[in-house]
Amino acid sequence: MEELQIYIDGKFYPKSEAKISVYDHGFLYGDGVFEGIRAYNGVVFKLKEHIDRLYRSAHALTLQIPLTKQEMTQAVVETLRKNKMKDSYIRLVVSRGVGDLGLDPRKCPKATVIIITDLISIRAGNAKETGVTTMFSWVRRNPVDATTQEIKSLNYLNSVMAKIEANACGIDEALCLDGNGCIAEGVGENVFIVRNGELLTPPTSTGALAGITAEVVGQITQKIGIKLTVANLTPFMIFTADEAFFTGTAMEMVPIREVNKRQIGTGKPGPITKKLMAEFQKVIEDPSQGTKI
Ligand code: PXG
Repeated sequence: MEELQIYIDGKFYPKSEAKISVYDHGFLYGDGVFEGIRAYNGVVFKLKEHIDRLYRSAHALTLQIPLTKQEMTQAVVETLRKNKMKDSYIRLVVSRGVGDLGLDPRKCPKATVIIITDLISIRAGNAKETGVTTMFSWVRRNPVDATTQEIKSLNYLNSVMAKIEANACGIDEALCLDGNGCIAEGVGENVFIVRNGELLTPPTSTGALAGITAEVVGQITQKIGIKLTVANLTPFMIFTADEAFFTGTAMEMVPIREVNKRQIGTGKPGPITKKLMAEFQKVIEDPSQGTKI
């Protein structure tokens, strides 16, 4: 099998030779931004939305991306074509680039752009059918006036620490609370609950990422006439929810069956979650929802 080709700053390198400098501030300081994107059957799902978010994240960090949005879109498509991939998990990374050993970003003249078009390893095998177990980790989501998760930066220690806690406890996924003790999101997913036939999800103003999958779920609820409210959600509200689920590019939609050992609803994927998952499947199979490779 031919080796996967990786895009770095306009050139392609085989995976085993795709390397960046140890002086890159993405590596030294987590100074950079990224996107995780999926391609389904020759269409990059919501590529425009992901690229727009990448540039917004970069703007918040005053990180100058050395490509226009159009050039970036082209580079993603080209990398997929080069690897003859129709289905892929795409990792787009823009780091501050090579500098010196001080953290001052002014020492990095040019950002590094990396595009990896690989396959996704599903975290929990049959999670879509059985649902996942979750727990609130002691690691709070970063406040909005710190390394907020609203910026999709390379600084993911907050999520990594929460995940370590769940791993140590033998739980599939961690849930993260905001500074006020309300639910923010998962480590790389947004959260929804179902109560009395209606959906509720936390606001991003407490430091969660504005998820593109969550946005799609919002559009589906409008289409099929399910009420969706953005509200602060307490731990009690998810413990006593009828249903709950995660959304994210990597996970897509996954039911939550347990939170800190409390069973959610019947402990099985509920009717509204199942309906939304079926509708979500239709959306990802719709070629008009993305950019053709
Ligand atoms: N919140 C955070 C903090 C994220 O990083 C989401 C929500 C969901 O957003 P989208 O746009 O994908 O619906 C993310 C997405 C993983 C993984 O391994 C997931 C993400 C990033 C890195 C790894 O599942 N992010």
